[in-house]
Amino acid sequence: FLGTPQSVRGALIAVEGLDRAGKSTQCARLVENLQKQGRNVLHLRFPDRSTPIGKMIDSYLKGESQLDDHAIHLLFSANRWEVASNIKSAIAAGTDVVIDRYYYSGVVYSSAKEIPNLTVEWASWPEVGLPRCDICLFLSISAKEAGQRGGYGSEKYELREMQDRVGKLFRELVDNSQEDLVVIDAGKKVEEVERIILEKVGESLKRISGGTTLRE
Ligand code: T5A
Ligand code: NA
Repeated sequence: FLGTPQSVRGALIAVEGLDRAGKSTQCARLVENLQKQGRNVLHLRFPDRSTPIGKMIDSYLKGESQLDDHAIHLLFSANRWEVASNIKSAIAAGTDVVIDRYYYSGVVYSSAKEIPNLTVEWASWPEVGLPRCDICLFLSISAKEAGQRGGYGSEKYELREMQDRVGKLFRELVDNSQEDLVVIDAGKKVEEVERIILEKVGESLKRISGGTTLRE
């Protein structure tokens, strides 16, 4: 440990919430805001529809193919494991990683389907060992309000009853999680949500420069 001091690692930041909560809008703004502060940022999103596994997920979500509920769940998880080592090396190199949906969506959407034995516990296992977030910004909005934003599209889970169950499971996760999950009112104006996110992320970055380690 003599010689040059170890530089500070990057932060792992996830943005979560229901369909249409404004995740992609806010991720883009957060990435830009962190870059303006002179930080290196890697912007990821799940599902990553560009990989072979991602293409299977895309086809399933569009209703072009059928898959067993457990099988699609494992594909969503595998789609995260495909880039797990990239996430770790970016963070070790001091790059922040901003992720549009992560393992929280993975657990919540599959278990909201209410398939026998596809419980939250079952759904959580394949996610164990993925790099844990330093902070997860949960964009909170009712399924009704989210549905009014241009209306839902035609993808698999974009149905009111499904979204209501997803919302309920997300709230349970927030209440029971040991992780740093910050609930943000996503019904506010885009700029207001952006400001709150930047403030919360700033607090997390301070903790990291104080020496908080990345967990798995
Ligand atoms: N899924 C995902 C699983 O089942 N398991 C998994 O492991 C994962 C990772 C696709 C589906 O896959 C499921 C969840 C999903 O059902 P996706 O590709 O992330 O996931 O979904 P998308 O359809 O791309 O994204 P969303 O529909 O969820 O939209 P966003 O990103 O939340 O919202 P955004 O930013 O695109 O905004 C939506 C609209 O609202 C407006 C925007 O301009 C836009 O028109 N808007 C606002 N309007 C008013 N006020 C604000 N504050 C606004 N912010 C945005
Ligand atoms: Na999105």
